[in-house]
Amino acid sequence: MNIETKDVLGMWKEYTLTNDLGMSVSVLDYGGIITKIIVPDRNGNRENVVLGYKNYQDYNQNSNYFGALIGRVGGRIQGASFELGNKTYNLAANNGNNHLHGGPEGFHQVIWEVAPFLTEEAVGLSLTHKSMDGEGGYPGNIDVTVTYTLTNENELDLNYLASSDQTSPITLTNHTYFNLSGSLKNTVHEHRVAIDSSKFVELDKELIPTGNLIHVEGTPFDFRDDRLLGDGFNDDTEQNKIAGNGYDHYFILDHISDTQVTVQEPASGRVMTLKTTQPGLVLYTANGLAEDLNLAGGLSRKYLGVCFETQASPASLHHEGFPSVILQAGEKYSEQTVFTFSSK
Ligand code: G6D
Repeated sequence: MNIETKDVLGMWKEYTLTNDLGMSVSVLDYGGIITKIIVPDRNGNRENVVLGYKNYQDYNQNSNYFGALIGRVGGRIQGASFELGNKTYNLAANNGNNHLHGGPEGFHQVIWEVAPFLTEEAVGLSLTHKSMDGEGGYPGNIDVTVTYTLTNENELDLNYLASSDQTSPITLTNHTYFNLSGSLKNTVHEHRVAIDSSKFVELDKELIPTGNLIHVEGTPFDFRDDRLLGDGFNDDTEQNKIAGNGYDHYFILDHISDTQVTVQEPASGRVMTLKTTQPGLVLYTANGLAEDLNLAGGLSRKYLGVCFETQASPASLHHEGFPSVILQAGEKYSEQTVFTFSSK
């Protein structure tokens, strides 16, 4: 178990956590960005399984949010505004008419205070940030602590804590793009994915929830038994086409299984499981990824990674019946998502 720290461009620090099994996770203080996750395949070949820039300075304009912590509110807030109490809050419209991923002052581009830690069973980083009242247009002074922990069971545990002195919307997530083929050898077409969910949120052409929930039965969104991600890339189902021929949808988790997502990449034998306390997640298959970004491992292309953005739903600010993003003043926001890696 160890932690290496290195200076990046004289602006940031990168921390690399390594466990006793040869898994390592590298994180920037800037945006809490996960730049690399190195895990072995079935033959013990240790390779990077996430998307990240080859050159650190490219993270300055991280419009794909590679690896980044997302907040105050992950996802899209319709019309870049919400009502709370008897007040309307207007946010930056940084994605068409809507507010995406906390806007220009979002947590993806904050330099977090980092406190590394090392115990017998784990190695990790505690990232803290104070978001001031009015920052990004949101009410309340919010203290946030996100803890990244790597264990000797090859678990990467993301633990999110926050508190606010005013009632305010918050739903935090991490925007890592996974690709279990290793070193970006293949797209994620052949990743087999199972998601413990029977309903997903219908989107309009602006990728804004319509307020309807759609049952997955008989659709390319039925991941209750595992299925190839690629099934949804060429399907003429309206919702896949709206997302740019893929997935960019919030799934309501049934929490029937003790594991909410399982991902398998047959060629390498790598397996990733996801367990979360969150009520749902956005499945995003990099449908909008540009074709020419210089990534560690090669040039970017469509479908090169898959995100599982565990979170509540900002649709709850405009529709009844969606997992709420409201944190009451003085209450504790506490959520956890654990990614576990193995091979077979
Ligand atoms: C696109 O719609 C998608 C988002 O879900 C994603 O987070 C972003 O690209 C990186 O806007």
